[in-house]
Amino acid sequence: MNPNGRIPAIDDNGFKLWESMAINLYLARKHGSGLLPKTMEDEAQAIQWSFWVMTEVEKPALAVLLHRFFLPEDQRDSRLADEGEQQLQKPPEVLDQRLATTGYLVGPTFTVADLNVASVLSWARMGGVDLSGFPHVDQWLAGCLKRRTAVKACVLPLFSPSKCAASTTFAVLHAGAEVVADMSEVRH
Ligand SMILES: N[C@@H](CCC(=O)N[C@@H](CS)C(=O)NCC(=O)O)C(=O)O
Repeated sequence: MNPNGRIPAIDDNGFKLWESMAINLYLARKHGSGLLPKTMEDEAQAIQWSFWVMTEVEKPALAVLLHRFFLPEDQRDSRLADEGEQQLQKPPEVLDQRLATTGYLVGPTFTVADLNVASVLSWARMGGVDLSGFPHVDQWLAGCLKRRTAVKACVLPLFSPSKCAASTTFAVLHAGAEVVADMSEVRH
């Protein structure tokens, strides 16, 4: 379904879409459930934060997680994990400043912007990156991960595809739908 051989990807009655942030923004718009910001400007900011987390956080966070925990021990490279951690010093500062105002990324409530950014940043925390120097980020991330749908997604088996594609799993559950995952097209 995804020509890149990666997850997540969805097939919504024949409409196929890949890239987790795009999927989540689509699900938020389609199913509402309070996830989509109300104004065009706020929606643009949700897109901004989603692009931001993909460009500033995803790669180093994934490097930390893979090379500290997920890869078999003989394939781990501690230098890549440390480099990833180093690159994750600045982004939480930017996030902390934003969260200091309302406690959420866009407007006064939890939206798809928080879902997208928290799900990617959670990999960094899982990988042992210390976020305690950023009190607003620390508190906000803990709150996001305690939400009912996040808890539901987190109890899925550790190496299941829906656990790997955590942010989309959060969005699907939030939309009130079931997660049906198929790992067969993922390359490795
Ligand atoms: N930017 C993509 C990243 C997708 C991605 O890297 N997914 C990983 C799992 S977290 C994957 O499918 N890896 C399998 C592979 O690379 O072969 C997105 O957010 O959807």
